[in-house]
Amino acid sequence: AQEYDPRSIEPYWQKRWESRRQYEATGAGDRPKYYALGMFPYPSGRLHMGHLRNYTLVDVVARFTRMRGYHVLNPMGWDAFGLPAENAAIKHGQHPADWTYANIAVMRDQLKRLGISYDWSRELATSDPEYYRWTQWLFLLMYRKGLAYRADARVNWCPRCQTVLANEQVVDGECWRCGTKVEQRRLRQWFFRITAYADRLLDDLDALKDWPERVKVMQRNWIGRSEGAEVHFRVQETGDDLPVFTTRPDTLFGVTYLVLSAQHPLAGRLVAGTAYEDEVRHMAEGMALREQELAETEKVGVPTPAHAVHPLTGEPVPIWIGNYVVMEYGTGAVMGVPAHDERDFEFARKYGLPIRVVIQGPGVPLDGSQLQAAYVEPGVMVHSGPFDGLPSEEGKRAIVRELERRGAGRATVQYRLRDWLISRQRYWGVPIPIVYCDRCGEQPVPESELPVMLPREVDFAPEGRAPLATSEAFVEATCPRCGGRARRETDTMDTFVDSSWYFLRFCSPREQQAPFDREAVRYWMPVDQYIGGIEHAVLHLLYSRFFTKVLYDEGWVPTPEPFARLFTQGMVTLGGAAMSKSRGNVVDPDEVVGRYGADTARLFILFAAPPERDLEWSTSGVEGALRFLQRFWRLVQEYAAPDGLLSGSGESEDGRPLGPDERALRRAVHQAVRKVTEDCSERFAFNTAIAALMEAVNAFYRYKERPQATPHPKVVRESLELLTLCMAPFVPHLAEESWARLGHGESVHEQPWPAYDPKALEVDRITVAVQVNGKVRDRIEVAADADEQALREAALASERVRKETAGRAIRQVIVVPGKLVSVVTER
Ligand code: ANZ
Ligand code: ZN
Repeated sequence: AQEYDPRSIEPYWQKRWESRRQYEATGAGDRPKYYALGMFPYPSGRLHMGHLRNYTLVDVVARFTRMRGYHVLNPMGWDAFGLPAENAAIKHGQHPADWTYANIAVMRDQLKRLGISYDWSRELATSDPEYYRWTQWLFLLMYRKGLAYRADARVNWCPRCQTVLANEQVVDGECWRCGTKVEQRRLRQWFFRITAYADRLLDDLDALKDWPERVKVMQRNWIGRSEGAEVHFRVQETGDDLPVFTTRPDTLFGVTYLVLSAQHPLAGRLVAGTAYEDEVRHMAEGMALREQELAETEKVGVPTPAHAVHPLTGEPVPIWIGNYVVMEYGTGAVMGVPAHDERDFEFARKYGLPIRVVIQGPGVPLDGSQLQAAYVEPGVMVHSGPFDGLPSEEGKRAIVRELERRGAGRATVQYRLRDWLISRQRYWGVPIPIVYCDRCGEQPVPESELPVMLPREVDFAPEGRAPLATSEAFVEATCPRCGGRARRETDTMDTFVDSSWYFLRFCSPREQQAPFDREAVRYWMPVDQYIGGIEHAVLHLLYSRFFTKVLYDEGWVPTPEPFARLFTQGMVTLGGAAMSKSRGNVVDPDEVVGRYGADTARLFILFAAPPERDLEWSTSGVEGALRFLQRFWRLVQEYAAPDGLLSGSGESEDGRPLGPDERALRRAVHQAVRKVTEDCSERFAFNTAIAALMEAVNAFYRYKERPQATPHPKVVRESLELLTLCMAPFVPHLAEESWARLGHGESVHEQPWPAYDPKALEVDRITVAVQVNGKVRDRIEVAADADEQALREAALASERVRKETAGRAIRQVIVVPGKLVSVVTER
């Protein structure tokens, strides 16, 4: 017999699929659409196991859904701009474009060897001018809508990457890419006004029923909506208005001091000429931008000689400057209520500031000096003049009303979300389509002049300026307004801009007149199933939702949300740790595929763990997957061989009725069909689906290896065909080969998904004799495949047997499955 040889089977079918353009999404007919998408990769050079897992999952969904009668789109492309290409250029002198496109060629090849059902005709790379032309167009759309603007900003600066980083790209104070400690600089930068969409980005999360709760929680926290009030104090000595943001207006009578951020416009002035001038300046420069760091740093403050006048009591309280108040949140000033806020409590204790209790709760002393810790729960208002006795929730509203009446405050909402800083002082990205004219100032490049092409020759690592600034040919431009001399913007866009709309471009990737064809997008969007890593929970997924909403408002896309269902797969680990180069625990997908074949690699990945869990790589697991495929292959080989059971005409002539063995086999196979169908459609339980297929194959071997029995050709054929159809989404090459061997000319992947026969699931009943001490005392009816345990229980439950054994201890029960149960008692 012929051995299972993926090395010959897999390339053969891959070529066939490609030449038949089998997976191109054209000609829907009357089928409903289904858009399956995996997060496109950065072309770093080689695929890793995370990719393999991600794209295998998408492929199973795509293939299964296709067989279920849907018109499926499953495209692939490259998130091709980004820093590693540039770093490679600096290190090895290779041009970023050459490096990137060489990597794409390698990885495309790797992907093709996995047998994923991509529509390759839609392949795109975000670094292609015909793609980034439209990224620039989208920038201009944002600009027209007032959603793109330039502003001075304190920014995160990575000294190693020599670029600005978005807040999202700073992880624990370090650059997300290279791990270098991030510094702060003030620079003029481009932003997208994502905060204008904060409310909708938050509210629409509720409607995303098929998103992991975890991702939604992360987005909610990231957006960080806080309801509260702006309360206006007045600086007694200077008359300046000094607003603070608070979520607890009910604690207003507990204010014993105010704290300004060291970067607050008033801070410098209030300490001018005092001993604290330098300290405040240093504090302002060294301030952390990140909340997390802020929470961890020791709270430091300096007093000022000034006082703030309480808006309701008129009482003056001292103004301090502190390192725990960030300028970027609220108004950059807070009212200190040490009795009811932990940070304030710590600060007041440290600097001997008074503590005034104004909210009563269980065990809370009325005297603030007795307080052991801040009481942050709601309670009843005390020491609050006319508001005494109000519950704190009601008190919040009452205080805000009173402030509004006096013109000293109002209810407000604050977001933690900041505008999206998109400027990067790097080469390998999309040039921002803006020019600066000496006479007319900042001017958008007209759409007709897009794309603003990235020049090929630049200095990749100039000192203190952006690489694009080193290309005179690039920088020199004419003003679109006056025709005079102008200079081009030399920043490029954050690559997260590129990936915020690629799923739209996939709908009509060769469109020349627009970023995408509206009709195509109306047809395909939203993405029905998006699959990727949890690491994108806030960055990519939030930005994509923002872009989609902007385009929805402009009438370009039909839905305000891009991804109807989201699935985040677990990591691939080795030795319990995520695979990573630095840990040296990487298994290369190529090696695995080369050695065992793509089908085995896919099967292992799908079988070894539920897709949302981490998956521990194991060579013995891979070998187990291979053995299963070999076992299945031997069945096909044997029965479908030229001289096999299914080759002659005997098959159609065999009119034998089905015996119990045939019925048992059919039951196992139809059960597998049912299980695979349910596990793939109702949830992503591919591991249990595959387990059901394994059981059915075992049942097949039991059938095949019965002594002296002739196999029933019709049942054998039906069983092999059903199993082949059910294996198609998981192991597409082997399924295709089996299908062909079974005599079919058409692709298995174009067959309708099989239905199971409910009749076949019915369990045969048989009658089994029960003996007590050697004499038959009863006959019981049981399921034909009842196991020993079930038979034993059924026998001992029999009325007659109970009578015969009454009062005597049972010594032994011998079970002969399918035939007999023999009970032996003490005499
Ligand atoms: C007085 C107060 C009393 C506060 C109390 C809390 C409890 P979230 O929920 O995160 O929005 N705050 C305001 N602006 C700040 C800034 N720029 N930097 C640091 N802290 C700031 O928190 C809002 C609360 O954080 C505000 O409410 C303010 O302290 C502080 F019993 O005001 B609270
Ligand atoms: Zn001009």
